[in-house]
Amino acid sequence: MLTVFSDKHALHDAKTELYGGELVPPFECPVRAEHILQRVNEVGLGDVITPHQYNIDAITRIHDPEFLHFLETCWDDWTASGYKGEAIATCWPARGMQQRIPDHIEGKLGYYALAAETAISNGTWKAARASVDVALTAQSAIRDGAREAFALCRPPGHHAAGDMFGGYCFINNAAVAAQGFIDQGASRVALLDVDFHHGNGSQAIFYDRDDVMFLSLHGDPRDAFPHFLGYADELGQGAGEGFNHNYPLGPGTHFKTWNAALADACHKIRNYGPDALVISLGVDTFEHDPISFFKLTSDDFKRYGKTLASLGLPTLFIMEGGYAVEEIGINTVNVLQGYEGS
Ligand code: 6XA
Ligand code: ZN
Repeated sequence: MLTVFSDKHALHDAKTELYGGELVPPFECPVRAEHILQRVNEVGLGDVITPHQYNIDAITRIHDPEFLHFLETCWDDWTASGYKGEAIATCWPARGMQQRIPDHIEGKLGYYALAAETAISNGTWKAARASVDVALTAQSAIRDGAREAFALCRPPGHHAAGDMFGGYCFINNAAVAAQGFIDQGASRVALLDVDFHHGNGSQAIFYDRDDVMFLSLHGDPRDAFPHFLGYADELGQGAGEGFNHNYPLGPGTHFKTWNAALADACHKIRNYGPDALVISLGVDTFEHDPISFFKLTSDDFKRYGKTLASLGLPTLFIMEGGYAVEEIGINTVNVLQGYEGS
């Protein structure tokens, strides 16, 4: 299987995450990608290539240009305001308040942020741009005939909506890639999110559309981030009604229960008959993940990789979360090897 990787991911190297009332080193850190790449090479998964550079048009198919401009200029505006730390949102247009974009960077941050854990720092924008280039390059490989490809994206993307960042995500790599398939002639694309967290950004982007079906297995939002989306009764709206499927699962969920949800999702994908499958691949479902509560073992990742292959579709894997950094390479590549039947 082809892997696409950019060492520019390392440009996003924030020093702080707001976690449990403390500023801690971010769980989403550069060594994650290095460990995955190391494992890809160790097992000889296949060629590893660097991405092409795409222009902004493929990204504005999904994201608001003003939001992208904010991401690009945020760090300079933040430092110009005299702040000493990294750019973290501290105020929001909450219930009953104006949904207007303020001039000051503190207000802009609050307007565009969906959560406060994610710091923007020098290099964040360049890394996020390279990450979506990785996704688009892997997507192009499939357009050009590859049956599957692995986009080793970092930073991840599935929480990013058309005009919101947060949950360690800035640009929604999976959504931009799914849109790429549609723009190149696909009638239908299935986007299956197996990260521990609900892909609220991907859901919001495609919620009123029937050409991209979104399905997500995740920690129940009553107990897990992002807390305010991901319930089972969110089924899509307008033309998109019936094309959004959530599988919220509770604390302590083991593979048997998780896998039953996956089987149901696969059944829906088969009935939908998509031209391509995009997988938002997070391995924070792992039993030893430090911020999640599912109980999948390293072997389980191999097992469900095989299930994904049984769909028989051109498949694009997009890297999302996973914070047990010692095992992240093994768990991620186990999915890919399970898919390949090795
Ligand atoms: C914030 C947790 C962010 C989780 C990000 C993630 N307390 N998303 O892994 O998939
Ligand atoms: Zn996650």
